[in-house]
Amino acid sequence: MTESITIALSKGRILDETLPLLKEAGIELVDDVNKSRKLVFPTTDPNVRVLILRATDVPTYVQYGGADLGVTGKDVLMEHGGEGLYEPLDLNISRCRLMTAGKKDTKSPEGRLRVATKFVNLARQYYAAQGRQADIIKLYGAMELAPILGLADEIVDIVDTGNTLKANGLEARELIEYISSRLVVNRASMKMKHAGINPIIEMMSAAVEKRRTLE
Ligand code: PRT
Ligand code: MG
Repeated sequence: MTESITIALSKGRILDETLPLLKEAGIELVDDVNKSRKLVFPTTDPNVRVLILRATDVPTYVQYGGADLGVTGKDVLMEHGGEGLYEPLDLNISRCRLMTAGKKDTKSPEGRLRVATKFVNLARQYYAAQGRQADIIKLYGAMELAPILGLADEIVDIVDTGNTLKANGLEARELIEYISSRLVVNRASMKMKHAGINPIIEMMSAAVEKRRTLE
């Protein structure tokens, strides 16, 4: 008996880089995701379906078994905490850095800091590990505004080229973590659906390796 497998993908920039990797693992979406309002997609493998979710919901779906496998950024995984998940594969896509940033040519103040971010858990852990007192302010977007408007001394955010920081009069301070997207697997599924899941992990891993050698 072949069991059906559900894969949760993050919409947005990660999706564009995930679909070619899945294709190399023999899994192709039947519809064009960008032209469809569907949330559940059949694939060329009759035993595999794909969910397209907000990146931040992917670890939650996989944790509770709503999906067996998922693809999401390491930043999102760290913020979630990773309970109930295996992380067998670094897909080496959507690479960026998680950093602290503040106003250009301004030092991080001594003593208690105010930090604006959407990564509240991650930020709390980071400043605690540095032995710094920090009040964390949760924002859902446009973090770059916070230091300029005096809402916060620093932000914790994703940096790629640094252009967004620069355009807003900010500069990066400390590197917290190098980020890339990861394949995650529900712990129970890993045991129960081993026969279906293992070949997917292996084929995706081969696709990632092939790209590494071409880099
Ligand atoms: O809308 P939402 O809050 O979900 O996020 P989003 O629209 O910023 O990004 P989305 O959903 O398409 O993808 C988010 C995931 O992609 C993250 O969790 C990371 O793992 C990964 N990723 C890779 C990035 C970037 N690169 C990136 N550059 N996510 C966000 N950015 C944003 C960043 O937030 C900042 O606004 O791009 C800006 C910085 O880019 P530079 O090049 O100007 O430095
Ligand atoms: Mg987005």
